[in-house]
Amino acid sequence: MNTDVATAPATKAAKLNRIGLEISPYRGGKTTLCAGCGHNAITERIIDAFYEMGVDPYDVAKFSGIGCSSKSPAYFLEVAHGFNAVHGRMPAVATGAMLANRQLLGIGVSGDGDTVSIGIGQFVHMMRRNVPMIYIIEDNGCYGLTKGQFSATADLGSKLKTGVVNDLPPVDTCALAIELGATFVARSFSGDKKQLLTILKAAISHRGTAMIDVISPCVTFNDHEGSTKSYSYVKDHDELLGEASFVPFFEDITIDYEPGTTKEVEMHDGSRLLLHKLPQDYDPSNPLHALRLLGESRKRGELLTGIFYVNPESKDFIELLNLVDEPLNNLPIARVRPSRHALDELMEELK
Ligand SMILES: Cc1ncc(C[n+]2csc(CCOP(=O)(O)OP(=O)(O)O)c2C)c(N)n1
Ligand code: SF4
Repeated sequence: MNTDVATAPATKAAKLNRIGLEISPYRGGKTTLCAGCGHNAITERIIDAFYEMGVDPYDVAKFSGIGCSSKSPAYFLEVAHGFNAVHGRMPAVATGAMLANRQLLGIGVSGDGDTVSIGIGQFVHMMRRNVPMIYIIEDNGCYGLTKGQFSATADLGSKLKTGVVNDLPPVDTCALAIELGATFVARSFSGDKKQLLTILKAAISHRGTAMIDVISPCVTFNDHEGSTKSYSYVKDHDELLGEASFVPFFEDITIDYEPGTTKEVEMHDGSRLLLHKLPQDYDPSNPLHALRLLGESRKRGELLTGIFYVNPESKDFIELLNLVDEPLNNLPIARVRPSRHALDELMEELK
């Protein structure tokens, strides 16, 4: 008898998600970012969210620009499609890709420099078009890749390691996105595992632009005394806008809550987003409420996190353009080229 076989410990079966996949295809290459960088924690949450939601990684398209943050898509969903665009130009590339193949689930990862400094012009048009994809800003208030200069989200009065003080006001990416027409707008902190995971899962279920600003400390250049994007500053100033829980469409769970204290939002795919303990009369579908709250909390010096605005009813860019159901990249030439007869008719009209 082969005693080795008889006594060998049984290998633990890998846990499978609802589409029968292990977690490994949701992972990517080994990170080359600094140990402790907030961006790495966001990557971990993205892996968990896509795995737990059972999204097929082959159906995902990842986009980014330039920066430490923009390197992150290499570290998750290795088998997904990916495009690393020029600095600040990811929204144009992503918009084109999402229009060409509407069956893809898009996720863009950018930095505050890539989005709000060089890329603000492109960001604005992605938000106003409500392009259906997730857009994450990994926000550390500086240009990590080029050694920590202030970005346009750096707070007034915050200090660089060298002692230089920022004398410009920051752009509030969430207020801007709401103002422009994004239909799911949230802010989180890379160190808040539970909140970030819930927000990402809800964003996966949303149809429209889901803009998530995640405060993500740069341990190498912006984690010192005087920075307002350091781990300790964020922990001291984080104010939650209520709490969020998420019930995916494939789970039949009832959550008990006191009537009047929770707002329930039905997402596009039938999942349910539950927002508990919001301020009285706060309506997450009202952009004006969200803008007022963001302005007030900023004045108080708080860093408000949570889901500020969600509107699953609005038409996304693909619906607005009235595109056919099939992905455009699959249409045969006969469907996209006008017939000789149609062209002749057009020429006649122009005579
Ligand atoms: C056109 C152009 N201008 C400037 C640069 C230099 N550059 C590279 S990354 C970067 C900023 C990155 O900051 P951010 O997007 O906040 O990402 P982080 O590295 O902080 O994650 C800059 C200015 C560049 N690569 N291309
Ligand atoms: S330099 Fe900053 S942003 Fe870049 S990897 Fe290191 S800690 Fe992260």
